[in-house]
Amino acid sequence: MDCSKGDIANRIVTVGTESRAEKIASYFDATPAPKRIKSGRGFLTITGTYNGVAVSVSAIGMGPSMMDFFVRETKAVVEGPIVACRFGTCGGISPGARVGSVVVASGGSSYVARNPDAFVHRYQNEEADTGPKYNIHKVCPADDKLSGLVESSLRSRLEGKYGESIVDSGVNVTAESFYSSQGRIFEMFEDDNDTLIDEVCAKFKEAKTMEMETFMLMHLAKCCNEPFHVSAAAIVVANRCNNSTVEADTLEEVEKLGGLAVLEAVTKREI
Ligand code: R1P
Ligand code: URA
Repeated sequence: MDCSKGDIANRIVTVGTESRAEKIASYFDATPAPKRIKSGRGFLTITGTYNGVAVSVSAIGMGPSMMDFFVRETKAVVEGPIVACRFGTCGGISPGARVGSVVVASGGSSYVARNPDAFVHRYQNEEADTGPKYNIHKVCPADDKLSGLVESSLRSRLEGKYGESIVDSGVNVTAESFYSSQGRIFEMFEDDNDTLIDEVCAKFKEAKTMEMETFMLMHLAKCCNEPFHVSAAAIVVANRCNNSTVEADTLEEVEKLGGLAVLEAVTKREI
């Protein structure tokens, strides 16, 4: 992340894209002037204040490895407790997770990872592992206080304009990849993933969203030896049950207003 001590606040909103980070940072106070650090490995960290409270927004790119860099390199330069919320996009994996809505991972996050040994027959002269093709891991919980603040802040910013169904909460499922571990079918590859989403939903009745970072944030926060309070919310950009996708202008508006709501929540969580 190319950050040193003093470059990252102990309250952080983490996002995937630089454009989402810039939208959120546009709400920062004009003074002190926000500081921007762009790393050669795709991280952008903007630090300033919101209503006088020190806060950062970090764009980290995609996937669990980038979240691992974010969590560990942030902790390396931030002293004391940390409050962090991811504000991402996701696929909806329950019929009710409608596109354009924002789902808070109040119920925590599971993790799905491909089991390469189940495909070993493709490159070794041996039988494939007969175990599951994909390992579906136990749910890691979110911080209840932060999840509650994120949900109420999203409701007050978005419900007036879009109605009550714009905000929901549930269990998130983080996949280690966008394609096979999210049940996307590619004829040109052996993936054996056509029942994966059904298996995930059968295991976790409250599973509503699927993306690529939240579990790693929650899991590493729980494994940190100092207080690290985290939660996540994600805009549903595609519903995997009915193949609907969000309109570009809705996404733009929900990113802006939802981003403001998450920023407010992160700056309000007691620390
Ligand atoms: C995939 O398109 C990416 O979008 C989601 C996934 O978690 C993954 O990173 O989140 P972001 O929009 O925050 O990147
Ligand atoms: N991000 C993901 O990881 N999956 C989706 O389906 C949409 C966004």
